[in-house]
Amino acid sequence: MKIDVLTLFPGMFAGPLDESIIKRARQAGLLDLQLHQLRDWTHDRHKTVDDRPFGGGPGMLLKPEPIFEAVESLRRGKTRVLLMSPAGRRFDQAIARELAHEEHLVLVTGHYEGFDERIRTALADDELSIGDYVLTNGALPAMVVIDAVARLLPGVLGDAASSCEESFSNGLLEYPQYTRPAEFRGLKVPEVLVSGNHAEIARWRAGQARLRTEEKRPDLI
Ligand code: JCQ
Repeated sequence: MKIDVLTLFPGMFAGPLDESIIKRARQAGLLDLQLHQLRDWTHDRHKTVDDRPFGGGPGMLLKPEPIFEAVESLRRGKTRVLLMSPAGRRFDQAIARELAHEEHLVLVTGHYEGFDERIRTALADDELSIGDYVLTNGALPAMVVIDAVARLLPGVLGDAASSCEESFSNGLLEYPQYTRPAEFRGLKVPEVLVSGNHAEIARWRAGQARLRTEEKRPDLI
């Protein structure tokens, strides 16, 4: 998959996407991630990307011209253009799975009070929010989307990790898990897990996953 990110802060992306699983995915050529400075598509001496809203009011808006030019130059055959903003559709695991099937994503990260509305209506395919809070800019949300999508690409995770045991793959939270020692500071591992009875263990785990989800995340049921 190719992901192009349009941002005013490409430096923010160094670090999180250069470590661990995402680093390996990039080295293996499974993920081609490119960062682009939005100011590179301006034409004036001051590299202006924002302007005041028509009709007045506080704050500045991202101007349409640099973002349209950037996206038009990055666009290829099948490209999905996504805006990151608190006004977007809430990003979740189902959207991550859907995006993992795309060939090419362009992530446009917002800033200031927002985007000129024409960026939404005439350029973007979708607008995504990672949650109901306001950040200084869309770099962190873009990194969250990239991480969640990249780990779903074929070959990115090892077999063990990808074998659908994790939270959300079955719509429930994970059952409690323990490793050695069997007793730690008087805290014992549940007897059933050391019993060796695998049918019993599977039943216990299914029950625990259900209980835990009802308790902590009833919205998932
Ligand atoms: C994304 N949850 C929060 C901040 C404006 C119009 O674009 C803007 C984008 C941002 C950055 O994104 C977020 C966000 N999901 O704050 C202001």
